[in-house]
Amino acid sequence: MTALAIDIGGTKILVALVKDGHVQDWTRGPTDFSGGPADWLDTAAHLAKPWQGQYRTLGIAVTGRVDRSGSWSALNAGTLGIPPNTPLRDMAQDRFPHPVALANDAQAAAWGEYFGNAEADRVRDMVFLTISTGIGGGIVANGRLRTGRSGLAGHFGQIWSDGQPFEARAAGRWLAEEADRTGHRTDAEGVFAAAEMGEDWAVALRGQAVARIARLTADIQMTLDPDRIVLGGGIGLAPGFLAAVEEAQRHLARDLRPMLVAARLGAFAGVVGIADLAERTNA
Ligand code: BMX
Repeated sequence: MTALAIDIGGTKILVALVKDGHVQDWTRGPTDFSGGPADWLDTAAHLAKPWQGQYRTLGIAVTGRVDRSGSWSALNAGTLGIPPNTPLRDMAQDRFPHPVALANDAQAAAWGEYFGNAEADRVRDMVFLTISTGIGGGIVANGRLRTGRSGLAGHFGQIWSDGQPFEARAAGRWLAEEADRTGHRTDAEGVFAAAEMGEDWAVALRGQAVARIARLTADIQMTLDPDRIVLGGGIGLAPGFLAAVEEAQRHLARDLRPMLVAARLGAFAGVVGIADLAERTNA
């Protein structure tokens, strides 16, 4: 079966035609930060126009929380200013006359990384953690994606430690702001590149991000004890990052240490995951 899959993130909107877990075609456009949900959905509908008639189901993954009724809200409006209780399901149906599955972007990505990958390795419990501009996540327990009572499950970036959410002190926006504070105008990628060159300020910043993600993943292990924790996002997949987190966890007893694995689908995890959820929902 072929599904149209849409992933609305804080900076880009990815639209893909997905068949049996494989991306057949894709395109993307920017998320207009000053716009609103109607603009973002219009952009997605416009991008998908050339594929009209080629799909039977629709999946939409979004940054922010989606509850069971299909209502969409921001947890961190700094990522994207989604008005509280935006009627995402109704707005999607106004534009697409197809059955629709909805999920948070990182929950969808967790499912994308799970089915056909972790599932094939006989993994039953898996956590996905994306570390990019913000920090998002998803939980697969006993082979099923858990979204929770109101769509919150897996929002690890919103867990607090030392007086602030992890997202505010380990993700891309924080790295860029801290770099700026020490007189280096760059983004997270620039911080990592400078750290690779051995520049002290960048090595120190990378070290802080690594220590916090080591703490967060150890806490996730303690809470859910998954078979593996999959790291994704630009920071999660930055060269050397995963190995550095593992190094920071060497002091933990072996059975308390998370099994960390790099994400395999990269930027496509969300669309692959939501397409499969759409097909399962409408099978
Ligand atoms: C935020 C939160 C999560 C999202 C995560 C990663 C909002 C708008 N978003 O923690 O729902 O999964 O960011 O989002 O509250 P991304 O856009 O960086 O992929």
